[in-house]
Amino acid sequence: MEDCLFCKIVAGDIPGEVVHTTERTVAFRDIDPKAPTHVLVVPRDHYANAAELAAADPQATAELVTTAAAVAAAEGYADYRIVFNTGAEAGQSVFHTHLHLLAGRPLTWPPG
Ligand code: DGP
Repeated sequence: MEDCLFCKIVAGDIPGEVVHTTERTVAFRDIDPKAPTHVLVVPRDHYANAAELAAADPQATAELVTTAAAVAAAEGYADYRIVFNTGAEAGQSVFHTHLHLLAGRPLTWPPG
């Protein structure tokens, strides 16, 4: 999709620190990390949020989660948090589906 930041990172048009790729996903480090490991896992195809992706492509949705688990394991973490911010009031600022993987420090609940 034109003018989508994460589509451009997936395409390699904008640099991203990519840590893992699969057939349907790309994982890269968040530019403003909130934990020692803060990786975004995105589908290669453009959908606005997790629910839209899940309705259209359940396999890609599952692959976001398995990719996050693989990245956490590769970075040495058994415990981690995955988050899908959905909608501006929930903190979503980039409207291309992305899973936040956070690990490497104690994570409190509830989040802010
Ligand atoms: P969200 O607020 O849930 O939509 O998360 C968007 C995340 O994207 C946020 O944590 C910061 C990150 N981000 C924004 N711009 C860039 C960028 O150009 N590169 C990378 N790697 N991450 C970005």
